[in-house]
This record gives sequence, C-alpha cells and structure tokens, in this order.
Amino acid sequence: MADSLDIVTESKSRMQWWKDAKFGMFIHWGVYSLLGKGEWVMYANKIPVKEYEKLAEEFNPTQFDAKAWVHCAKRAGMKYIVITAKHHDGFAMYHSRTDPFNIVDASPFGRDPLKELSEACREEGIRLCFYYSHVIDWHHPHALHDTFNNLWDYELEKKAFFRYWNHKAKGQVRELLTEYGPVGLLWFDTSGGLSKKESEAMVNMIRGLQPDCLINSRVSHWPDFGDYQSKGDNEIPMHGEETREWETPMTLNQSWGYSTKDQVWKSTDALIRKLVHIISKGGNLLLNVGPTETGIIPEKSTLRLEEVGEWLARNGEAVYGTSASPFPYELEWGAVTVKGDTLFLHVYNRYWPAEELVLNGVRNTVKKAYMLTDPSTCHHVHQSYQPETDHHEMRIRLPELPPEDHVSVIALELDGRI
Ligand code: H79
Repeated sequence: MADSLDIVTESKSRMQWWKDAKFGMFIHWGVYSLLGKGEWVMYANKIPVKEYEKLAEEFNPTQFDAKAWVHCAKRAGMKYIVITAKHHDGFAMYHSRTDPFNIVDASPFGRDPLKELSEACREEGIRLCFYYSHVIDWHHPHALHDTFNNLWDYELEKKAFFRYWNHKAKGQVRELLTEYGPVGLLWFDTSGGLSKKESEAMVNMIRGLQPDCLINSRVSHWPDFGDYQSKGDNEIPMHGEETREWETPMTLNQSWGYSTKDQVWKSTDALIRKLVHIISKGGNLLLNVGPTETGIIPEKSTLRLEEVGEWLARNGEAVYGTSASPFPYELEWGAVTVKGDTLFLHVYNRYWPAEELVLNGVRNTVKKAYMLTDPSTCHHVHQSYQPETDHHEMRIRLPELPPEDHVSVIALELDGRI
C-alpha cells in the first residue's frame, strides 16, 4: 500500500539526525535514587505507595546542575540525552499539571529539572528526549503494576486502566511535548498488553503535537508503530540481523538507577569497542548514567565518559555520520564504518601484537591508507585478485605498536564507493 510506504519514507527523514548521532546519554533518575538500590526498589522491596510518597518528600537534589550534565554528555561525544520523565514508580520528574505526584508538587526541591535541562540542551546543541513508562505505574491504582505475576488481567481491568491511560499517561505525554520545546524522541518501555488501538491513539497524538519527534519500538506493536527498534537491555544483535534502525540501551555498570552496591563497571576500553562494534552494525549506543539523590553523576561514570569523549574527539570522523560496515560478518581485529569513498578500519588495540590485517572482498583500489589521527602516516597496502575464485584480498601493514589508545582507526580512501 502506498500508505505504508509513505510512513516508512517519513520515518526515514525524521530519523536522519539520530542516525548520524550514534551515541546518546540515558539518564535514570528519580525518587528511587535516594535508596541507591536501582529503579525497581519500590517493587522489589514492596514499598507501599504511602511510604514511597514520604520518600518523595525527602527527595531534594540540591546539587543538580543541568549545565553540568549537558556538558558531561557533550564532552563524552554524546549528541542527545534521554532522561526518565517518569519511570515505573509513577513519579514525574517535572512539573506535571496532570498529576501532583511530581518533583515540584510532591518534593521540597521546588525546581523543574526537565525545564532546566531543556534550556541547557538548547544552548549546547544537544537534543533532549524523554523516557516515559506508559503502561507500568506503581503509584496509580489503575495502571499496570506487575508484568511478572499476571496481576493485571487486561480485559477485566480495561475500564479502570483507561482512567490511568487517558488521563495520566496521555496527559503527561502531551505535557512533555508541549512545554519543553522540541523533543528529539520519546522512549517508551514495557508495553504490557496494550492494544493496537490504544497504541495508535498515542502515536497519533504524538505525531500531531510534534511530527519530528521519534518514537522507539517499545511503544508496542513494533514494527507497525515506532521509528526504530530498541533492542533488549545491553543486547547487541548479530551482523545483518536488522532491517530497520536500532539501538542498544546499555548500562555502564549493571544498574540503571543509582546503585551503591553495584561496582561492576565496564572499562573505557570495552565501552569504546562496544560503541564502534554497534555502529559498524548500523546501530546507536544509548549509554546510561544513574545520578545520585543529590543530583550528581557518579565519578566512576564521568571518568569513563570523559575517556570515551577524548577518543571520540580524535576519531569522531570515523563515527558520526557514518554507515554500517559493508562486510556482513564480524572481523577478528575490529570493526568497519563507511563514509563516502572512505572505509574506516577500527582496529582494537588488543589485536596487537600483529603485523598486518586482512580484508577480503574489496573490489575498489585503495588510493591512500593513513592513520585517522595522523594523515601523514601512510600504511602499506597490498591488494591482490584471483580471477579463478573471484577473490579480492587486501593486506594492510600495521605499525609495531598501536598508535592510539583503545582503538586505532585506519582510513582507506578508495577510488569510489564500495
Ligand atoms: O528502565 C530500565 C528498566 O527499569 C526497564 N527497562 C530499562 C531501560 C525495565 N522494565 N522492565 N524491565 C526492565 C524488566 C525488569 C526485570 C527486573 Fe527485576 C528488574 C529484573 C531485575 C530488576 C523485578 C525486580 C524483577 C526482579 C527484580
């Protein structure tokens, strides 16, 4: 049908900034940050609503500095921020007129962090985006509370659910799209038994308010709704598995919301490898931080992000605005991205000691091969062709030691597009 083609074309053009951006910051922050046990603490510790409301009265993140967070994202080389406007606990991190259980009306803080972030983001050219838990809401009596034990019988409770859905969920999404300037994307989570009709109404409302706002697949009924697919948490798909745009939402340690116990941090080296691995498969990396109750991004996170940002400041040419690897398989030495006539070979430093790397299947002639960070260094490239097997082989001599930290990028200028 022409209609569905149009929908895909429209989605493609509003997706462009996101496709070029590659790297975004996820922020899980809320009342739960007080307890330092992750964002599921209300559910996991069976905290009653009344008690959780008391916790909200103690939530006073006086150290929150929107500019500092936006600078942190920017220094890390991230191009957009996705922050929890409301997580499963039902607490709105902005001044909601729809529901008083929000940071301005139910906490002593008296400020609207999303408003401050939207201003800081506008000044710094970072796109602000919102996470919104649209179906689970532990604070609302009629929302979905439990995805595990079948406590929500959709048909039986449908009527009651609509009181939540029409008033709070749709009302708050409307607020987020009307009071905080242009929103880059809405990040929905855990769609439960949402019917196609309800999902469609939500999507239509969003398109009507901000036609350029992207919607992730967890809105429900993907691929009928949504612009791109959020893979499972920390999941990286196989090469060539995906036909539509996708992202990996990833944690820096093993938690989303602030955790005092969890000290299992990914190394800077692993993070950079994961980033280039993901973009070489055509995806984006949405990397999470969990700020504290006072509004500080933990140092263990900022240190790693700064190091990733230093690498990106030198090698960003091989990241932003690139396309996926033309090779439909994983390469033992690293990952590939493409821009125009240039192939970028991201060689993991852990591949050394090695004298050369081999790349099969390139029919183009290499005009020039150089270290991205030092175009004066020419690499010797040997190309050969076996007509009997139609086999193109390329051997690239490597320097004795990796010239960069973590991942060393070799640029190959070809005689045309691959
Ligand atoms: O926002 C983050 C998670 O809170 C949310 N998605 C990411 C981006 C998410 N919603 N549902 N789930 C994840 C599935 C959650 C399962 C578990 Fe648990 C939460 C397993 C461990 C914590 C509940 C509490 C079940 C076991 C303990």
